[in-house]
Amino acid sequence: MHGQRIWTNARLATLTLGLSGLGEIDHGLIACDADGAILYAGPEAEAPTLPAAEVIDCEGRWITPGLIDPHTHLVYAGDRAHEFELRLAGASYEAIARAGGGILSTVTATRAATQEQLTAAALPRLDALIAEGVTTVEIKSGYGLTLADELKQLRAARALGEARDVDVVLSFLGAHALPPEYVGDADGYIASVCEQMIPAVAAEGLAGAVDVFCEGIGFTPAQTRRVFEAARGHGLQVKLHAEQLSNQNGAALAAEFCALSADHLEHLDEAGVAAMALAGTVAVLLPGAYYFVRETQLPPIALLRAHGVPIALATDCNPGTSPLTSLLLTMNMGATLFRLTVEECLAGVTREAARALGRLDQIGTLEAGKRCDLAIWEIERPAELVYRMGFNPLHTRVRGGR
Ligand code: DI6
Ligand code: FE
Repeated sequence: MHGQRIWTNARLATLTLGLSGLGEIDHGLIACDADGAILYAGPEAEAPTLPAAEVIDCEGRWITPGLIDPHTHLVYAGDRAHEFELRLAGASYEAIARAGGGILSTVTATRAATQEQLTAAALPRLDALIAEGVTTVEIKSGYGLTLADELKQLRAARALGEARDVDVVLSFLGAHALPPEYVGDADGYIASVCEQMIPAVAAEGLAGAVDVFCEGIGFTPAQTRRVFEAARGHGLQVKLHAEQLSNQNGAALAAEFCALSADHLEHLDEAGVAAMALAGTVAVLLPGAYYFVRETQLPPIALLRAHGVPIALATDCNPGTSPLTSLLLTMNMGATLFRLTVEECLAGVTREAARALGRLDQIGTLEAGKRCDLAIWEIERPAELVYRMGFNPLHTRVRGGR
């Protein structure tokens, strides 16, 4: 194997599991092979001799793993700025949803758009993430709510990964809201999710995981269970929008199915935390949504820590509750609003985000054998990435060694 590229004179935050803190290395070196995998990441003094095609002097800059956003609804048409104004005038998110606005207004716009239009509309949002060093992004469907429109949305998301040098991880969220065609027949819609949509999504390899909005204004735990059973029957993993607005015991249900993650979790109780810990289900916290809907119930951070539940952070980028396209600001909110530490925030958008996507074996830390996805920063200390608001110190983004 030939070392193809070497980054020298760098300070590394490897995020390696088991190392203390961020796995910091003062005089670090990263070497990557011709296939874009990390050959070595560690102290310069201990690096093996590598025949390198190219040596890059980092001049003391910091290198972290490329950032990972493990929960977004990036692909949609239209916007909801008018609803924001209604909420400023006193309407609640739930009241707007119950009046036919909310998710359904985005569904109408998304159905009217072509696949190409959806990809084009999402590109500026994706580019904003990429500009901050994001190398992997999860994208959900859930604004089509018919077989054809859900497939269109997932294909539009997949096309984003071809339009840009970024890894797109797809999740099917057909059970996001009840479409107008099924009002009064939620079970009928769930049947179509389970019997038509999931088989079609699986057949086309359009998603690796299935998600559900388990909530008073979404779907019940019993309906969620049916969707999870269908997912399992087709070899797809599961994850859940759980305990966002109320406690439905969704996280425990997700854990029962060995879910990759349970997300939001403001109303999670200790039984749910314990179930997640046992199953290894990651808590994906979404401080942007917490902030934007002016939630006051904090996720149970102390319990998550006490039970050893891994914590990831994501933008939840969506037009209704989190029109956020910055993982750096997400980290700041995680620290400011949730009192997460700098280490937790940085691990939350790298190692733990990778775990939440079931990809910790491939990405999320700087370790030999993983893909060489790097973010190189013009900073003096890693805390700056969490501390600042609205400032982007990215120097270079590297994906697969390039
Ligand atoms: N929870 C959320 O915060 C988003 N979806 C969900 O299940 C909101 C989506 C939207 O309002 O468009
Ligand atoms: Fe979400």
